[in-house]
Amino acid sequence: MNTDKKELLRLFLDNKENFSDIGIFIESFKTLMAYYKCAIMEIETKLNVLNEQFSLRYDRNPISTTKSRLKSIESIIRKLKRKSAAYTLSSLEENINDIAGIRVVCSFESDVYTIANALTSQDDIQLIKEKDYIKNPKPNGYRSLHLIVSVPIFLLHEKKHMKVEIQLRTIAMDSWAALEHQLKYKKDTVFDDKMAQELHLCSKLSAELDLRMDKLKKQVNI
Ligand code: 0O2
Repeated sequence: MNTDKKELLRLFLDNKENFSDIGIFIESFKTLMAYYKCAIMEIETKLNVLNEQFSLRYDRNPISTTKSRLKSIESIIRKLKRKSAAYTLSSLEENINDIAGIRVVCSFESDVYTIANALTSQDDIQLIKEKDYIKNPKPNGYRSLHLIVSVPIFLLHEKKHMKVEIQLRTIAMDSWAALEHQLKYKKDTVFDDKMAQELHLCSKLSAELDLRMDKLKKQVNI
């Protein structure tokens, strides 16, 4: 049995008071994941529309790339455990904000805030939580703007509000995060204080780069 199937079985065993057999449980889980996928599509469409309108008006695209993912079952279970939350589907919806995740890489730091403001001021979007790791970077130097929003999805006979985590960052922030992830990915890697300081310095340099690039952007008035 592969890891995902094992994890699903664990979730089922903890849900057994609500689901009479694993078949019904798997169907419910799949349906929930499909709803999260629809929520990702809704947000992606909104981002594409904003990018298009921006391009028509200012002749450039503020969004460089977007990437989306559904959280893996393994990662969902790990988070439920970390939060000491119940292993049920409703607990999963309630306690895990990033089952649906979209990463938006913007050209300039000011674009990050322009896109975030344009998105969260739309009347069908509800901003649930904001973590600004650009203004307040994490101790290791990680920078990004994280938004948890609720977006409606329109199904055959009902409307459901789904949570989506949107991570907005610049190209410089994204390359730092990608490289930091690679450096720390392997469990047996030794990462000492000196290396951590160096990584932090790289983050400061990337913040300086973003600042300078934004200044140039203002000078050329784009
Ligand atoms: P994955 O693989 O993306 O699923 P919450 O409980 O929701 O309030 P949470 O999610 O624990 O808070 O923490 P946070 O800081 O809001 O966001 C976590 C996500 O941000 C991570 O996803 C990463 O994608 C990214 N992130 C946060 N800190 C760092 C960092 O130091 N380095 C890098 N490279 N990325 C970071 P997950 O949960 O790890 O997993």
